[in-house]
Amino acid sequence: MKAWRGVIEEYRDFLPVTDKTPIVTLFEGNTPLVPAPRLAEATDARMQIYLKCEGFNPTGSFKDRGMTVAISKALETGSRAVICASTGNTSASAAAFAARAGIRAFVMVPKGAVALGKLSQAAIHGAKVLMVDGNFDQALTIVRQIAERYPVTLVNSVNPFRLEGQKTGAFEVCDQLGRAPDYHLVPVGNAGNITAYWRGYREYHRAGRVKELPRMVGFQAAGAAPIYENRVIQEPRTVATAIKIGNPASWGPALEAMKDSRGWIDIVTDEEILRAYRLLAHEEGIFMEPASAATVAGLSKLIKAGRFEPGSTLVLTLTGHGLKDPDTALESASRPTTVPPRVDAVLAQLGL
Ligand code: AN7
Repeated sequence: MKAWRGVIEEYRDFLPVTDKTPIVTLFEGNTPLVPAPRLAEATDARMQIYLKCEGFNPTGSFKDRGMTVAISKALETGSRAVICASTGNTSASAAAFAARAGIRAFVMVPKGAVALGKLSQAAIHGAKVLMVDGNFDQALTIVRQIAERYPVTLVNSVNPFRLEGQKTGAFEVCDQLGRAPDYHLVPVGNAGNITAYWRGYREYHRAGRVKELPRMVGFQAAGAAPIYENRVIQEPRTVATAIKIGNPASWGPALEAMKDSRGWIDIVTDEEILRAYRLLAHEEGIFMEPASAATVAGLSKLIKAGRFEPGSTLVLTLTGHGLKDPDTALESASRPTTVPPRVDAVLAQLGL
C-alpha cells in the first residue's frame, strides 16, 4: 500500500492545478467511510448506511479538502495573506494551512457563537482572530469587501478553489464504496459542501468511474433554514453553531444541486440534532459535532416519513469532529462525579 499524498496529488487530474502550483498539504482526505449498523437497526434495517467521517481530517473538519487547494492557488498567484469569515471550522483550517504555507491569516468569527476547539485552533496556528459583535453573515460581507480592495485572498467558499477541493469528498466515497450511493446526506450552512459533493459525483460519473448518481439531501437547523424557508434569516438560531447561517453564499448552486440530482432540503430541530448527537456517540462510538449530527437527525426523520426507497445505500457526511465543541458535549452528557481517593467510595459509585 502506498502512502496517502493528500487530496491534490491523489485527484490531480480532476483539480485546477499545474506543475507550477506549489502544493500546500497537511495530507488531508482519506477519511474513513464507516458502516453504521446500529443506526440502520434503530431506523430501518433494510438500508445500507455509511458515515463519511470528515472529522478525521487534519484540522478536524471537511474544510481541509477545500483549503489545500485554495491556499496552494493563493501561493501560486503570489498572495502573502488570506482572510475569511467563519462559524469556526473554516477559520481553523485557513489558519493551519496558512501556517503551513508561511503566510498570514486573518479570520473573523461571530462573538459568542464559535465552539471553543475551533477558536483555539485559529489562535494557536497564529491567525489574527477578530470576534465580531454580529453574526456570520455580517462578517462575510465585511471580509468580501476587504478582499476586493486589499491584497489578501478570500478563502471562504466563494473562492472557487474551495469547492474544487471539497468535491474530492465525493470521489473518495465512490472509491471506498465501489459505486455512488443512492442518497447522499449533508448538513447545510453556507451551502458550499452540498454543491461541491454534487459536482464531484457528476465529474466522476462523466469520467466513467461510477455508473450511478446519488440524490443530494441537505439539512438545515430549523432556526437557521434560509433555503428551506426561501428567505434570508436575519437572526439565525441553533445549537449547531457551525451552520448558524442566515444567507448562504452558495444558495443558488445548492438549489441547482438539489434539482439536478432530484434531491431536496429539509430541517431538523435543535432537540433532534442533540438526540442524534448523543445516539451517534453512544451507539456507534462516533463523536462528531452538533452540525454533523444534523444529518443523522435528518436520516431518522426521513426514514420515519418513508422518504427513501427500501434497500437503498445512504452516505451521511459527518462534517466535523466532536472535540471541536467540548462545551456542548459536557452539557449533553451526564456530569463526571467527584470521589475521594478510596476504593470503597469508588465502588459505591460504580454500583458493582
Ligand atoms: C461542521 O466554518 O461555514 O454548507 O465558516 O463547520 O459548506 O457551509 C462551516 C460550515 C457543516 C456547513 N458542518 O457546510 C465555517 C462554516 C460543519 C461546518 C457545515 C459547516 P457548508
